[in-house]
Amino acid sequence: MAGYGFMGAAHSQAWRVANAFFDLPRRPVMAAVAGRNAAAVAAAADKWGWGESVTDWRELIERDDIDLIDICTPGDSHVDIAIAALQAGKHVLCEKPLANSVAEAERMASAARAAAKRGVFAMVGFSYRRVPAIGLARRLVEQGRLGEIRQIRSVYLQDWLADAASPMTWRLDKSLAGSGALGDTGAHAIDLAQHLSGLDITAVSGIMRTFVTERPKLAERKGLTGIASDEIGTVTVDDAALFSAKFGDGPLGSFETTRMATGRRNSLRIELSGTDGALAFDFEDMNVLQFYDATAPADTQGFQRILATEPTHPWVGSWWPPGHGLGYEHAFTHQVVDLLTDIDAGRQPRPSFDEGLRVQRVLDAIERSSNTGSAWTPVE
Ligand code: SOE
Repeated sequence: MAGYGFMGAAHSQAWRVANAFFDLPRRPVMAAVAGRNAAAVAAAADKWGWGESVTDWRELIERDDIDLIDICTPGDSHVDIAIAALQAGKHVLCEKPLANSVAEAERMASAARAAAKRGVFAMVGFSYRRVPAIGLARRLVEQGRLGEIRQIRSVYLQDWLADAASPMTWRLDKSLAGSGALGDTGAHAIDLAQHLSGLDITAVSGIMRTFVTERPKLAERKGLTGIASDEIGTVTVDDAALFSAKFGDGPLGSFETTRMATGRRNSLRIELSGTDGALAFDFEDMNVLQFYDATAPADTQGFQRILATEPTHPWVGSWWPPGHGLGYEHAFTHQVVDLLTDIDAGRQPRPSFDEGLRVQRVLDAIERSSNTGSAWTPVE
């Protein structure tokens, strides 16, 4: 694994636990973790159970005993690590968004296509796809229970930057993160909308805003919140982004993503409205899927609150009895379970780098639209 911040912790937990709860065709061995700060990465390795730590990700690529590289670093290094790993014959799991630009994402997707021909696979970590309620939602859409989907609406709301005194982090630096709320959380909403509907966004009209343009620099890097110093840093990414979307001649979409939604900690909501039914999900109540069956008798119609904790629901059978809910980290475990299962079967894991590239093109079109007075902009 490269990187050991918030996502490093989530992925380490997944690699550790997957063996214990799922019957895997291949058993992951947590060989080594890479990070630039020797003491900090050694402490992370010790805490999470990695065999050793190194200070340069290139050391991981050179080793014969490493078959897969898990990329949990900020977006600016994804392209170099992923391409080097794939060319060295190592499978790759890469955090989202795939890259910091369409050009980088194109290079990564092209390397992934070439590697797949050799049985070496790449996957991008849109983890929310693997929340059981979302897996169930996808199944209901595939079964045609929504009929023709007419509208998709999604908001991804966080509030960790609502306080203007919250310090700078790499996530507020365009050269490291690519964009702000748009690529960080908006990318999840875009991926989920495309994944659940099975349709691609083809044009967007967007607006982006940075409400707080200067913030105190961190005295010490400690993840999302830390100790502020007297030095001031400039925010070079968006705090919020809103956009409308067309899915070809199909549904219309409306989206909002923000780090300024006071009181909303991590509310990823998505709703699909179809001719025969509708679905609604909110990550703040992540074990629940709301389903409305428009074909049911009129006198009993209404949104059903489905507790997605039955053994028949995706991934749930390997965990607890019905009603014993799952949490944020389980989606990461399901991600590595599916990745290893697909690698073993010689099958392309989803979402592929091509799907990551598709999201990157949507992000890019929103940014271009926002820079041109919200003009409708095709997704290239
Ligand atoms: C921060 O906004 C963040 O950690 C995202 O980067 C993750 O993708 C999301 O799952 C939670 O919020």
